[in-house]
Amino acid sequence: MQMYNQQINTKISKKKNIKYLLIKMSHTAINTNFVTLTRNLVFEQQQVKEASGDFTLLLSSIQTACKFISSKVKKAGIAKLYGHHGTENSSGDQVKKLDILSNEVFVNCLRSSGKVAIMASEEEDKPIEVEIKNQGKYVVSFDPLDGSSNIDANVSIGSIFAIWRRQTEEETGATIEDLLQDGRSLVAAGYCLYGSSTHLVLCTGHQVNGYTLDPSLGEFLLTHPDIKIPKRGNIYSINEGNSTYWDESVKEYIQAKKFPTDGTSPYSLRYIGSMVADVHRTLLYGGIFLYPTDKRSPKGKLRVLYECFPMAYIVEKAGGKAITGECNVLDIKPKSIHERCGIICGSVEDVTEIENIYKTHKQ
Ligand code: AHM
Ligand code: MG
Repeated sequence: MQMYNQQINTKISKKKNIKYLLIKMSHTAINTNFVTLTRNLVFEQQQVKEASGDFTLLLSSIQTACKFISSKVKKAGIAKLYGHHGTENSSGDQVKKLDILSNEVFVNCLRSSGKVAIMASEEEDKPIEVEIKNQGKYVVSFDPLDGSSNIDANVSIGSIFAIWRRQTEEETGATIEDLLQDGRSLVAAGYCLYGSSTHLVLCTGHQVNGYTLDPSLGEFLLTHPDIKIPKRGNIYSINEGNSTYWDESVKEYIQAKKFPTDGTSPYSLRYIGSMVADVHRTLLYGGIFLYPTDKRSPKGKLRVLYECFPMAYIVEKAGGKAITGECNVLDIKPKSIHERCGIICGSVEDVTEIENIYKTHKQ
C-alpha cells in the first residue's frame, strides 16, 4: 500500500496517468482471493481423512435453500408472498405463505441431495421420510423460516438447521430414533439470517464462521471468521410481556439487570422476537437471550430439535453457554420431534449468573 501511495504521488501530476492509476487502484482494492462457503467447506473436509464429500454436498443443498429463501424474502412484498396460508402447523401457529415455500425448498433441496436419511421440520407433524434407496448418512432437523410473526412487518427472520449422523444401518431404513439424538451428538448446525443482508452462520464442529451473501455473485463469502462471543455483555433479550408468568429465578435476574445494586450500569433491553436475529446479535455483541419456561409454558416455547439445539451448539462453540434452567440445552435427550424446552443462552458470565440464581432457588 505504501509503495502504491508513492506511485500515486510521483505520477499524480501527469494528467494522462490519473485515469490509469484510478483504475489500478480500484482493482487493487478489490479482493479477488475471497473465501466462499463452498471453498471453506472443501478445505475443511480435505483435512478429514475419511471424508467422502457427502457432507459438503449436504451443506451445499442447505446453502441453495437459504439463497432461494433469501431471494423470496426480498421480493415478498411485490410477489404477494406476505400473509397467511390459511392453515396451522404442528405447534398450532398460523402458517404464512413464506413458511410453506421455505419448507418446500428445504425438503426438496435436502431430499434431492441424496445425503439425508430422514428429516424433521417445524412445518410438518411427522418425520419427513426419504425413499430407502435415496437415503444418505445424515439426519437434518430445521425450522425453514423462524420468526414468522415478523414476516409481514419486514423485520429480520431466519432459517435454522441441525445435522446428525444417522444411527440406523443404511440398508434398514431410517427411523424416528435417528432424529431423537441429544445435542452433544450434533455434527454441525447453523442458521441463515435474512436481515439488512443475508448472513449464514455455521459450525461444523470447531470454529463458528459467518458468511455474508454477495447478491451479485450469488455466493456466501466468509466475512466473520472464528466468531467468539464476548465473555460478558450488557444487553438482555426477553419478551417482558410474559413477566407475570416468570418464575422467581427469572424475575430476580431481570430485576438485577434493570436495577443493579453493585454499582454497575443497567443492561439495555433488545427484543426482536425472531430467535435468529436475537441470538445473532447476542453472538456478536454479547449479553443474554432468554425464552425460559414459565407458568404459562412450563415446558418452554421454543422447540428442542430445530431451534434450541442448533442455537445452543453455535453459542457453545463460540465460547458461550446455553441452559434450560435445569441443565445444559445440549444434554437434553428429546422424546418427540416437536418437543419444547426453555432456553437461556449467550455470554458465559451472564448465563452463569442466572444459572446460579436457579440453583439457589432450588435449594
Ligand atoms: P415461530 O417458530 O412460530 O416463528 O416462533 C418462534 C419465535 C422465535 O423466533 C422467537 O424468539 C419467539 O418465537 C418469539 O415469541 P414471542 O412472540 O412469544 O416473544
Ligand atoms: Mg420457529
